[in-house]
Amino acid sequence: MLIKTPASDAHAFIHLSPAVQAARAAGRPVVALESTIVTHGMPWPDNLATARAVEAVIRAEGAEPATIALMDGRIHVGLQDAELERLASTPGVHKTSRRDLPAVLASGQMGSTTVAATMICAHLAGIEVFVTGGIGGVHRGAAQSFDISADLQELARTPVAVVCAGAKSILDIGLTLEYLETHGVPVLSCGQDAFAAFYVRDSGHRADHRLDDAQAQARFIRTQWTLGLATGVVLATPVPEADALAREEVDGWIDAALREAHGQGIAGKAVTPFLLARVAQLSGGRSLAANIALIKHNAQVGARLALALAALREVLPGN
Ligand code: PSU
Ligand code: MN
Repeated sequence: MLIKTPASDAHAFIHLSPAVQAARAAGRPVVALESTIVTHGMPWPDNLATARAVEAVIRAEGAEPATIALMDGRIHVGLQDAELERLASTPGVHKTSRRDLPAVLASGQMGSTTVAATMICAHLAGIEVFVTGGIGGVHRGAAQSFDISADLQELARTPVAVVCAGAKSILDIGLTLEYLETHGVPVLSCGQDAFAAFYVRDSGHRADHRLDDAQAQARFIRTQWTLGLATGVVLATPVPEADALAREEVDGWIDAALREAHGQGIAGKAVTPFLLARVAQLSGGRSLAANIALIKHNAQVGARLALALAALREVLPGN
């Protein structure tokens, strides 16, 4: 195994689903999925339908999905369908990022994992690829609010490949990319030169490298980790054209949602869920349709990457 895992006692918290155990035994690669998008990113019942559809895309590609969530004091890696439904339908599930993990696990409450927490749990479970919708980042106005998602710090320290549709333009994407550069996190793009902006295909910024093919992506990522550069890697791919929204239109909804959030004194971990829900309302559901389309597409890209990475255990000079 090339991945170095943290202190072995942490593994006692990991609970693998029967399907994930079977995939492991059969040598089938596993793709991690986050659960905050289920509990805080989409409304019921679209959240459950989307979570199931995303899992089906990964299975159809020949990999095994593992939605990660916290239940009964354990880190569940892979949810059975009844568990997924419970997570999606229960109000008040804790949005769990790095610093919330001990509180939720020690109390035995139900928690959904953010990008940061999912990376931690995936790495503990030896999973190399994780699919999400969009990563957190530096919020607009961060110079005043200091609001920088813990996702970025996690990308700086945890070696998991994160497949996403870029970062939402509720964020300051330029500053988000600067932060990732400072921390040595490679930002790859699949399918275009531009860095994607979630509902919008082009953020107006470029990714570091464009790698369209899963083998090339795997070779890059395996080289990064073989070198001992134990950071995450961002692999961004744009929302499919048919469901993409126009930047100017999205920016209008976001500006309105941001003003409301400010006016209502919404802060901390509540900001991102508030903005997502408000943009969905203001767009008459079009942002939700884009969100569903993009995460399904990310799942396909992520499953192909996981298969390519599994086939490439090491990269050494000259081979
Ligand atoms: N992007 C989405 N939907 C989401 C999130 C991001 O399209 O639900 C979630 C992810 O779990 C991400 C989190 O890790 O929001 C970031 O929250 P914050 O900005 O509070 O760090
Ligand atoms: Mn924040």
